[in-house]
Amino acid sequence: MHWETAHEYEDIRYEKASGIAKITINRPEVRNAFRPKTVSELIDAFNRVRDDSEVGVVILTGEGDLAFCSGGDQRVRGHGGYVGDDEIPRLNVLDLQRQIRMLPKAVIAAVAGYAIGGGHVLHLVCDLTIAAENARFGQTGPRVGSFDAGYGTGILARTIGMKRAKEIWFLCRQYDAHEAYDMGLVNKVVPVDRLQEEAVLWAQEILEKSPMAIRFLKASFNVDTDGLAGLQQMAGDATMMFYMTEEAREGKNAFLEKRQPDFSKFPRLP
Ligand code: S0N
Repeated sequence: MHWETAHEYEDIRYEKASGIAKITINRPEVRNAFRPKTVSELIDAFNRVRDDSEVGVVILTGEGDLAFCSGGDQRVRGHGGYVGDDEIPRLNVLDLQRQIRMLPKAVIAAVAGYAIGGGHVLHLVCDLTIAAENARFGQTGPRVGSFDAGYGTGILARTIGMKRAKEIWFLCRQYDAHEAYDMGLVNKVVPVDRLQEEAVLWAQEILEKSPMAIRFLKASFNVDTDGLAGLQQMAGDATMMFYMTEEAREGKNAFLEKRQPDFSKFPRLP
């Protein structure tokens, strides 16, 4: 696979190849911890993915074999959030979590090394996770004075069950790739040197499928958890499809032609 840089960033890499976008958190010196700028760049890259009709699947990964992501950069954690160059504290990773879930394309996390804290939540909100043999998963919040009680707890409980989710948050243990697989936290475990290749294979299999079907299925998996926001996403998809029909076009054309619409020929199916 020949990856081409699709946009230049400081904290991440954004590459594309054959319908797949690869977004890499590139701060290996801090185990790919994110600062506000990292998250802003991730949000920008995911926006580009959304608007790019060539891209059908995203692989989210971390630079190097030691970490996928170690969560928020503790060196810049201030009062009320993580502080960037603008001196404003923020938790903008929450916006990123929602963006990944709302993206109408599949997102695969490729995890080597640590997926810890906010980094663990990031893999969790991805649709699928491929883990390297050396992957280690866990939450640290109650040990380092933080918690993510939104998707961090809710999606975890929905993914692996309430008891295991509480264990992970209350005890702050780490779990290896096979334990994660047994819990249903990851989809497959592969040797470290096969991780990226395996993620690409999964992406290619998804790319062979109907984009519209994948889009609706992804929305449907989130719709109850996300409440009205989830319904809005799915309803928006339905509207998009409706716009593509002759029936919807008749309404628009009638308005533009200043006449009454004639919907009589469109069937009321059972
Ligand atoms: C990842 C760990 C387990 C790796 O251990 P290892 O391999 O022994 O390496 P280290 O020597 O510990 O680390 C290497 C260098 O990397 C630095 N570093 C690692 N992680 C971070 C980090 N998160 N922030 C800043 N620096 C980090 C080390 O300091 C070391 O640097 P040098 O070489 O200079 O000494 C291990 O490193 C570890 O446990 N890391 C911390 C994990 C952690 O607690 N993460 C934060 C958890 N919290 C969040 O992620 C919050 C997320 C968030 O934004 C949020 C969202 C919603 C609601 C609330 C919050 C919230 O703020 O809580």
